[in-house]
Amino acid sequence: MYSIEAMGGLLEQINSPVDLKKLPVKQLGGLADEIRQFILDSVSKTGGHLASNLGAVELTLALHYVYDFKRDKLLWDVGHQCYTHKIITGRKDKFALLRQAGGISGFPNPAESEYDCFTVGHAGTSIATAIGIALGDLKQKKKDKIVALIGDASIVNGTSFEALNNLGLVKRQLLIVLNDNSMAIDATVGAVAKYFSRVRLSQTYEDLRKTTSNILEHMPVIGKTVEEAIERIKKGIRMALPGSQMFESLNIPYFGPVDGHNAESLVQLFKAMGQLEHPAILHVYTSKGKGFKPAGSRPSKFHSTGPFKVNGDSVERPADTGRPSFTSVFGEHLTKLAEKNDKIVAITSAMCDGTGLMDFSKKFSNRFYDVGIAESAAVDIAAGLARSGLRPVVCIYSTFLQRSFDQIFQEVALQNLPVVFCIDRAGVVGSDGPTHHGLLDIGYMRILPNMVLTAPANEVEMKLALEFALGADSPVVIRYPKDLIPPKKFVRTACAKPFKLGKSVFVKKTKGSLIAIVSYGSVLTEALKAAGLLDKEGIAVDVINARFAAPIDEEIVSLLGRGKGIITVEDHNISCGFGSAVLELAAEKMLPVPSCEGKNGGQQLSAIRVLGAPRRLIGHDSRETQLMQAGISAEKIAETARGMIVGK
Ligand SMILES: Cc1ncc(C[n+]2csc(CCOP(=O)(O)OP(=O)(O)O)c2C)c(N)n1
Repeated sequence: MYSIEAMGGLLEQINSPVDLKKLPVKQLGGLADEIRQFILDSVSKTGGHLASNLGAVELTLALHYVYDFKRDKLLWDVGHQCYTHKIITGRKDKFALLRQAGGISGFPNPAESEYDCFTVGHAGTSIATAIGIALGDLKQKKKDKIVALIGDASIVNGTSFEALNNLGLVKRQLLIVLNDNSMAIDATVGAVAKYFSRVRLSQTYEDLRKTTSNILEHMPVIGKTVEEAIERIKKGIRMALPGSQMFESLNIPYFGPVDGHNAESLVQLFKAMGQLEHPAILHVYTSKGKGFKPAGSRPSKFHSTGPFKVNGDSVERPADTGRPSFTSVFGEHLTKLAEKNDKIVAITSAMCDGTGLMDFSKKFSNRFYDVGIAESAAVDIAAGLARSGLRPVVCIYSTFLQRSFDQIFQEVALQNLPVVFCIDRAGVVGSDGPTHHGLLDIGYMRILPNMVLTAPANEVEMKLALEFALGADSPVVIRYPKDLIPPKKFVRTACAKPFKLGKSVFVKKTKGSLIAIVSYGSVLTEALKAAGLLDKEGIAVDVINARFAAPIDEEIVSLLGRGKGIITVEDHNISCGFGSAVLELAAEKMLPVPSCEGKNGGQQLSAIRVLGAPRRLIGHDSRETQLMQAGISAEKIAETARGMIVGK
């Protein structure tokens, strides 16, 4: 990597795209080097998306050099590669707090800057939203330029293809820049990835250079049609396997592939392509992790990273706590169970490492399917696997599984197929922020027929829940957070009992208690802490680990009939989650509350309080702070209990 001192101090002069445009184009390469160093310095301190950002520097600079994205529109796909964009649009000084409280988000966010068009975080949205803007602008006779920047893994997403299928609606300029680094988080998979890789192998560096000059030579195409320009371009370049085939079969003018690290030629290309009065694709090759050896050689380890120390060409990461994550416990146990049961197969959507399936994928390569960023297809493939008699385990983050709601309903729940949904990153997720929180899955799962919902509270329960799910004859959801398993002092022997459908476990029974804290999932830890706080104040409470959100254990609501108050706790949106399910069951079974006069020394509570995340955005921060902010904490539980007693 470069040394910032040895550089020209160009970045210091850039506080807006207006400053950028003042630089001679020849200096963009030098500025790109400085920005890479800046990104590396920042991300090594704060953590963040590194490899994709190091690869997209020249592309971003050239786009801003040519267009004016205050007026023109730049649509990011996923948006994790937008750091250069943020740096040059007035947010350079905010990188010390990247993805942290009070700092900037790691994704585009219109609340931060007028240069950000949409809040994004999920893949496959850029082309469709660009089409919408283009159609709107056309109607309003706006002349702004529209650019969608999308990666080679995201363009194969179903939403992207549906959008490409509709690109013909657009009768004006709309440029799609395909940023091809032949990687998703891990290596890209699937037929389109193979096609892109064959095209890549057929191209020498000299071919890329020639293609660039050829495109420039035949553009702009004033007075000529795009088709004519493309024909002339094609004649001038050697294309052993034309990259254009796939897109041209959809009638989308295709240009490239070109070198995505040559800022000067990119500037010329963007100028020329901005003049096309027709949608077009520019295929650009970049290297993920460019300029930083550890990220370049192991891009998946630096896709999203925590803080680290750079030691020349290697890195030092902070020592771990010794406690495994829910994800790793899941991955290990699934692999173990799969050794004994050859019907177990695992499916993921471009998140092999993130969902803890790396070992499984190596050990059982013929029972592992990474289907790329295709969550809906993943679920339907799982439905097919289940129908054929296997035991599919679908491993997808809560936020991305939202994409598959219809498939979960129609092909799984309606057919009552035994698909296991292992929903990782359920709950608040920390620094990725609102686009990535998994706060809706209980809601969208518990309304489905046949669906069983469980949430393990700790390591033992993670294993037991998996064993239960793999033995069930219905679809089962297991949700768990982006977190380490709780320390041993919060693990109770009651949690070692095997899972029984719809049965909760008492983890703390206290004589004379007026309140039961009923927790769902890993928040049992907070429930136990709250019980400890209340104990000290002489307020006796029970603690119940619900284990299931569907079906709900009727025992829980029957407590109301015994004059007890209930506080439910979950790491999920309050309006449609576990607590809501308890309220619904209470309304059905217990209202009006049966008389319980005389119990608990004449006191009677028979009330329910529901604790969970509010229906508002929870900004990027540490997961711990987000839980506090959302009121999913021991303090909030204790405060609620006190209020119930006093309110009596
Ligand atoms: C719908 C959805 N599924 C999964 C993800 C997780 N994810 C974030 S970035 C990424 C890889 C994107 O690859 P690509 O589009 O090629 O961009 P690159 O990182 O290579 O620049 C994935 C799978 C997501 N953001 N959205």
